[in-house]
Amino acid sequence: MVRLSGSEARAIAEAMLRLPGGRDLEANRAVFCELVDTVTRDRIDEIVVTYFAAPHSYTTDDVVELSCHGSPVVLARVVEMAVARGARMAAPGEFTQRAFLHGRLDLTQAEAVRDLIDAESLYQAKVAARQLHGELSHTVQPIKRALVELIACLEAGLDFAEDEVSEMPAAEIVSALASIAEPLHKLEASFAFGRVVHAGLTLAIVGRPNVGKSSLFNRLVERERAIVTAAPGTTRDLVTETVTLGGLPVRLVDTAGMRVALDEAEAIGIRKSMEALADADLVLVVLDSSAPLSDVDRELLNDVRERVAVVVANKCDLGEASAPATQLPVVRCSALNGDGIPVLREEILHCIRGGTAAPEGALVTNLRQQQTVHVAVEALQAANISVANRVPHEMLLLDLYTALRSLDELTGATTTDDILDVIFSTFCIGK
Ligand SMILES: Nc1nc2c(ncn2[C@@H]2O[C@H](COP(=O)(O)OP(=O)(O)O)[C@@H](O)[C@H]2O)c(=O)[nH]1
Ligand SMILES: [Mg+2]
Repeated sequence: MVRLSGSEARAIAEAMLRLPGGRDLEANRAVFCELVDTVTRDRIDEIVVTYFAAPHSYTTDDVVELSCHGSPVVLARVVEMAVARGARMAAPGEFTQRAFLHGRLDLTQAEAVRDLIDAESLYQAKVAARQLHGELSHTVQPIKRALVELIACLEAGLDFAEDEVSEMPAAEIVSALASIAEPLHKLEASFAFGRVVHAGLTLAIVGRPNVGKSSLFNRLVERERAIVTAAPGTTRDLVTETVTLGGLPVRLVDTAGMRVALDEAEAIGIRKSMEALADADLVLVVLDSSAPLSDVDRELLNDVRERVAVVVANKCDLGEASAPATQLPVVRCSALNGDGIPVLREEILHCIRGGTAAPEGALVTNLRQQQTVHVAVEALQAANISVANRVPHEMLLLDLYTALRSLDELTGATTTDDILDVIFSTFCIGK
């Protein structure tokens, strides 16, 4: 699809269209028509054109969308002809940026458009769609209103100090501050889960060589992705694959077996395994349950005892020679015949949910949003201390204005151009 937005969009498009019956484009109507070369007048495609008249369009400008069959040469020619008539190429995210600048979307909604496009799981899409609908902004609105009311009361106390208006009592200010801060705390806390929804999780599969890490990895990604051999030390590079578990993207990392390396490549592989283990949100420690526990096994179990981890007693089809002594959940399975794999999946899901329960209501899903909420929370805390210390209300108001400004930044009511540039540059072109 080629999408044009702006006051000239319609004229530029019509020059390359042959509409049925020589008619004009009609707002909110899709028409089937011929696409003609503006120079040769040859027909080069048959397309569907949709025209959205300002202000009822995505950008609030006139928008024309040309849906072609998809030949890259035809699409390139359409763009070329449009540019020849005065159009210019859109910057990444520029359509959404215009929608934002014209007040059609706020900033959290614009970010939701990007998240929706980038969604790798339906659950991510659902969360983004909720934010696109304004869930986060709607949650912030009443908080902002309460803050503005408090500011107004304090300002009135200052302005009319000589008149009848009395200063707001400290207890009342404290209770107003608490009711404003409480939902903000909740929002800030939602980032623990929002971050995971947005960025997914990493799960590292670690263990001694030959315990069946790659076999297990293949089981979890449901295809033969990593090489499996009977020879120890086969996997040297990290092999990664993303799967969806509980609606969240989980990046599985198969690693080189932990042992004293036999050559340089293996040594590098083992170092990378250590890094993957350190970086992972979740760890699967794989043991060969048919063999006695080795020192490496014990060391690994000790290393991850404070982590979110699951111990996999693999090769259970060969009988059980070792039962690991650990506080971590242990799942017996066989990567060879598939026994216990569904239980393992459940256990991984349990870890994901346990560490990061989905909170009720709006989610803060990126660092920018989290930081604006955090600044507001801190400013409210400072205001609380000021009240306790009987600091003059002029000073107290400074903190409240800081909080208000930060909430305005969250929704983009006040945001500097450079921040906007950063946000919209993460979009793809045409969105
Ligand atoms: N009997 C049995 N053999 C397994 C099992 N899982 C893996 N293996 C075998 O153990 C060997 C090493 O497996 P691999 O996945 O490459 O182990 P890695 O070195 O930890 O990645 C291969 O011959 C596998 O077929 C299992 O559950 N039972
Ligand atoms: Mg391997």
